[in-house]
Amino acid sequence: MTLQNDIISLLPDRENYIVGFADMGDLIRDHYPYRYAVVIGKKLDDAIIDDIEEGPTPVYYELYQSANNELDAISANICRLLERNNIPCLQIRATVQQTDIPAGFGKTLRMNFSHKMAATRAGLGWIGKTDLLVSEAFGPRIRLTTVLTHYPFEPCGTPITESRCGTCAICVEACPAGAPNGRLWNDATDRDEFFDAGKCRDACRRLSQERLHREIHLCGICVSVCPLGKS
Ligand code: B12
Repeated sequence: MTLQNDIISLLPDRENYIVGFADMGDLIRDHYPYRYAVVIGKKLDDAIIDDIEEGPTPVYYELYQSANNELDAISANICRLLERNNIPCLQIRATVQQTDIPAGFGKTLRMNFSHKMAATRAGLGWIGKTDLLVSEAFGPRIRLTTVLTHYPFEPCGTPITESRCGTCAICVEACPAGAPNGRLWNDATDRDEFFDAGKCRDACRRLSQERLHREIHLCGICVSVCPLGKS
């Protein structure tokens, strides 16, 4: 566990961050020559998330940027630690990198790597009705980054394979895009069976234009209304 402990010690604190170690098996083999993942989640500020009632606010945009920067610095530090130990690894940043965007992304809205998949395999949470990772620790109020590697970490949690949202439909009713259809996720359910990502993207774009005057895709209403993680 020493290397795992060294990785954990790179987190700024244990109150606002979660870390998981996942065995991805064959799940990412088509795109990455790695089997293991370290996934980090940073808790987002409650006051800022609570304030997202009608859509993204300027402070939410600032939080989005600062959380991405902090997470990217942490995953870069984890890579440096692994590389010092001669362990090959790959940083998957919190934000989309232009160079990583696969062909057809504009239509599919699917990257080659899903932070949320690494998180469910690490036992950190499940996928909610609006396709968010709902973490045990902070609900959906987190952003994620991941490091992929060959190093056979000992999994710290048991993979979570189905939703624990039950009959709650608060995010379904609050979604301004009408993107979710209310169906519960399990690990054999494709996103498109319960969530229309195109509708979500269009609403995120519109709300960001109207409220932030920026060409980005922020919303956050589903993150804000989830009763899990609300203090
Ligand atoms: C493309 C993208 C979008 C697109 C499409 C969203 C979508 N749901 O697919 C658009 C622009 C619409 C979008 C919007 C937003 N996004 Co976005 N987005 C991404 C991105 C870059 C890729 C997601 C992707 O490839 N999706 C494809 C589908 C198929 O995969 P998926 O979404 O991960 O979900 C499936 C898998 O996880 C799978 N799965 C999970 N576990 C397992 C286990 C097994 C064994 C199997 C087989 C499958 C499986 O189940 C899910 C359903 O099929 C990720 C970052 C990343 N690289 O992961 C961020 C990410 C998903 N976005 C995020 C956020 C916060 C948002 C927004 C709230 C914007 C904002 N900040 O205000 C909105 C709302 C999103 C929502 N409700 O889903 C966060 C989510 C954090 C969380 N708590 O879940 C991420 C992880 C970014 C981050 N670094 O934290 N986003």
